[in-house]
Amino acid sequence: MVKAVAVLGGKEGVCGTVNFTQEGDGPTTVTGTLSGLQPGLHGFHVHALGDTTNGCLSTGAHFNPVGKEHGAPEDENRHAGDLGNVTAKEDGTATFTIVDSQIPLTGPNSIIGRAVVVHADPDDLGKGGHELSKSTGNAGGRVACGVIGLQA
Ligand SMILES: [Cu+2]
Ligand SMILES: [Zn+2]
Repeated sequence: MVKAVAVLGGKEGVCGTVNFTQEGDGPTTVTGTLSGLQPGLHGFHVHALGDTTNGCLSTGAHFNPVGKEHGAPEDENRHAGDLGNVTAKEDGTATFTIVDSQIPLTGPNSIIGRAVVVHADPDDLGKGGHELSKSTGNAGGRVACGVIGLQA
C-alpha cells in the first residue's frame, strides 16, 4: 500500500486535507475534507506541477501525460488529472471519496510531487461549449491547492 497526502490552502480561506492510497497496480482512492468553500460544485483536478511559488497559479495545467482533451472522470478522452467536481454543502464543507485508475502513486505517471487544485466554479467536464471547456472545464479560479507528498 502506497499512501500520499496533500494539505490544501489558498488566499480565500479555503483549506483541507486530501489523502491518497493505492494497493499494488490497482486504482487510487482519494478521500478529502475541505472547508471554506461556496456551496455547490467545484472543479477538482490533479495539476502537473508541485510548484506553489506563485500560489496555486504555478501548479501548471491539468496533469495530462498522454496528450488528451479535458473531460469527465468516466470519459475515455480525459486528462489523467480530471477528477470532476466536489460538492460543498451549505456550511462550505465538502467530504468526498473518489476512486480513479489514472492517478497512480508509483511508476512513470505517478502523481507524487504534483498538486491537487480546487476551483471556484463547477467543472463542465468538457461539455459546456465554452472556449475553455476542452482544456480546463471552465472551472474558474484556483481557490485552494496542495502538493501531493508521500506519507508513511
Ligand atoms: Cu484544476
Ligand atoms: Zn482537464
